[in-house]
Amino acid sequence: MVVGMLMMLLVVACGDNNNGGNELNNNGANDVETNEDNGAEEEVEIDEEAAGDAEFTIRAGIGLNSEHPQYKGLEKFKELVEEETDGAIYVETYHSGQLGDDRSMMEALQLGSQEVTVPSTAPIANFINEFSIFDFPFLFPNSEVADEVLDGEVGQKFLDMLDDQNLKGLAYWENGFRDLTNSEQEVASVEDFEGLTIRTMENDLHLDAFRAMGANPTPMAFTELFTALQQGTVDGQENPFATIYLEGFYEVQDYVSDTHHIYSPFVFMMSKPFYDSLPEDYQTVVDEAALEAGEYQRELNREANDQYLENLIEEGMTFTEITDEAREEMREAIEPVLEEYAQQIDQDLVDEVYQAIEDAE
Ligand code: KDG
Repeated sequence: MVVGMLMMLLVVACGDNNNGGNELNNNGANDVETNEDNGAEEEVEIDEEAAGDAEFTIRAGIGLNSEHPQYKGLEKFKELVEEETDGAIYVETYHSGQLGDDRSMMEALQLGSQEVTVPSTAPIANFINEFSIFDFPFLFPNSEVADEVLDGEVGQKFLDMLDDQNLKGLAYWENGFRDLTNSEQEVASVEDFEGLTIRTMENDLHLDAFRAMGANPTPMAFTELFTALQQGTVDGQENPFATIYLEGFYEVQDYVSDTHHIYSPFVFMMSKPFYDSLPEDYQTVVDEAALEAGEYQRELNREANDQYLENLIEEGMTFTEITDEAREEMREAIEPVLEEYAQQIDQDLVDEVYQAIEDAE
């Protein structure tokens, strides 16, 4: 189905479209390259008919499906931007990895062949090492503290780092606290991780943290995950309840534990060449819309993550509640990994994040 959809969507880049009248359609980038190796085969052609008289078109893609609050957030962004610019900016939204995975979409943004994506912070660390700090297990005690830190000075400092990568970070949205599922056994304590093959996001810290707990982690793009679970290539995975439910992982996984081991932020980002090509008033529109849609997305996401554990149990999954003591043992097992990463990344920056969290508590 995905291949079919891609074939329908992807065609050779055409010479003329409506992105600011730029002849080569690439928002500033002349020599269009495709993200062939990474999920999408050719640049996605803008739907000229739907775009109508729009001066600019934003192709916005995510990995999760159209039921997920992440996509509802993207639809809100579209609504706000089109309304505020009277249709001068047209937004095309894509879900379920139709435009590729997190990494390939970020690369497409760098090249200017896609305008928006909203990846988790974990894959961003492959472009900017410092972003791993947000994926330190058990870093944020709750989402309110996360909001305060991410929406404050510290969060902005990280968004600014994206500039050097030809990316423009506009806002933090929320993926949420990650929980473990697997098809082998109940996981109640750190000992139960022993030998479990767990898919993680493509991020070294995630891999080392799971190894420290005794698991056997395998990095993989989200677009390949359902099939890997179904075929038993991996025993388990970790994602917030909303994703586990809305992506139907309960069909191929039997056990769920509320490990809440990592708070995963999303970063709403834009291709910098495209952002820079927008007139200032339109830049303000997209800045504000990314934030407003983010507030809406966070609200929906929190409702979803609160609700969907119940649905997973109804669907027949065995739920194991993690005690504070068991969570503390997990944290202790991972502690040496965190110390190593803090030194390797930038101890002062890590301390600044710790301090901001303490101040927000
Ligand atoms: O759209 C975001 C997804 O592509 C991805 O970041 C979801 O948490 C995720 C995962 O496990 O890959």
